[in-house]
Amino acid sequence: MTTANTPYSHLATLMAQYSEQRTTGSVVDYKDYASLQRELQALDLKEGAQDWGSIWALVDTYLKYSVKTAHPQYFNQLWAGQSEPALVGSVIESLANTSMYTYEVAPVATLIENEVLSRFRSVFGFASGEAQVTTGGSNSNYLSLLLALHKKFPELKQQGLNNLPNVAVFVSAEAHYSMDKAMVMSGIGLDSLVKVPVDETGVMLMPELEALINQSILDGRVPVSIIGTAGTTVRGAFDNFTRIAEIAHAHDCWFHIDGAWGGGVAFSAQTRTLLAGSEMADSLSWDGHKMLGVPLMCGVLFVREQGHFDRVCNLGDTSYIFHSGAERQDLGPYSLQCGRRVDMFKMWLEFVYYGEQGLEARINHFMQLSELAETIIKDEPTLELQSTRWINNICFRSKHPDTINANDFNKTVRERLYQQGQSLVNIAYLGDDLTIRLIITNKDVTEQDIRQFFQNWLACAASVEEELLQCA
Ligand code: ABU
Repeated sequence: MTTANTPYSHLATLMAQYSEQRTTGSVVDYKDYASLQRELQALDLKEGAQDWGSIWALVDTYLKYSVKTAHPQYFNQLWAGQSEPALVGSVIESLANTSMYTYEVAPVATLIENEVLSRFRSVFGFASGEAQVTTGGSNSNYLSLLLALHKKFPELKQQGLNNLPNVAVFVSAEAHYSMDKAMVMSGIGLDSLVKVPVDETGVMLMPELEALINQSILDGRVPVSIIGTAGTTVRGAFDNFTRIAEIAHAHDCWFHIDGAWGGGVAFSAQTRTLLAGSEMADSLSWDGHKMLGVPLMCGVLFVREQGHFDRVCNLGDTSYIFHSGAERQDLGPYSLQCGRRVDMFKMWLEFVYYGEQGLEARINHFMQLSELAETIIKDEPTLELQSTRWINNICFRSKHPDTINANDFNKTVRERLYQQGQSLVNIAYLGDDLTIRLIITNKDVTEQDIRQFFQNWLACAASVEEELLQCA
């Protein structure tokens, strides 16, 4: 087989074509579940025939019906876009197919991971601490809870939960749902999770936090961890980290920050102040695949003091695998995983290509576009901003005639835009009110794209309103 007709040459062509197409046309060629199932069945795949025709037909269908997450009208998630250097890193990492546990099998990847994490520890104010790559924010939040529990109760490692007192963990009522999962996975249970009310901008209320801690102590619970959020999932709110640090210190509690989304503000001088006090946290989650836009996954957990990963993750008879004995040469003993992808390679290529200045400009670009979106909403009488804008989350909705249910109305507009392939933007709830959560985090999105989004939204809202009023 010559190079010209190997699957790899076809793959290279296809990648180039898809990279062009994914930013143009419709955001999605929408089909409902049953119709898409029929399309896949119609492919008539020859299983076991070792036939490249079947493979490419399947790949084409996969791409044809995938949502174009790099499209400039894709605002649905806390990640979007495509960055070429990082994409190259992601592909090459798969091509070399190594695993991040030993220096022996991953020599260059180990050096790169150590270098990238060391640079980022400084960016996030954890220069003398440690950092570990995770599978993403949920996993980082879970790992941080384990570190907190094991610090507080060293006997946990040997005895498990048997002799543990009742504990309490405190999070914002608007924290990410991974906190609930972490409680279940760690075995301390949902009853130990205390959700602290927030103010009208989404910030955890400090007097309520203190009152709930005191009540927990009266109820016989030991406070273990307070979790602040840097950039809540819906509003993008930032908690008061300086105050949380003081409260955590007073109660001998671990202080964790979920910065999976908003931690990205650390890369810009304009936005970094939102993280004031975060350097006093015991740990901080951050995802490079969110605001920095490298391909999924690229999660990191930073810890202020060294030794915590080793205490929780370095276990069992590993003599068959870890032979180096040198600190941070075999990276497996610091991780919850065994086999692990080289997620920092793509991050490194992105960092090398754009530099700190390029990344800073990217964050500033998101904030500028978000300001524009906010202005458009405020200037348009039929739209309303539903929460103070902190960063590049914008929560808004269309106003509505009294005879129409606001939640149903806005949901219908959003779904119609999706099914017509015009845009994809998410919904969430602020209390009982549905909100449209617009996330601007694709580095290639322009002012014109933002204006286009609102033009499409308003046109669709007008036609949905007309239909609903006719039915009413
Ligand atoms: N941690 C994943 C959040 C996903 C999203 O809200 O877009």
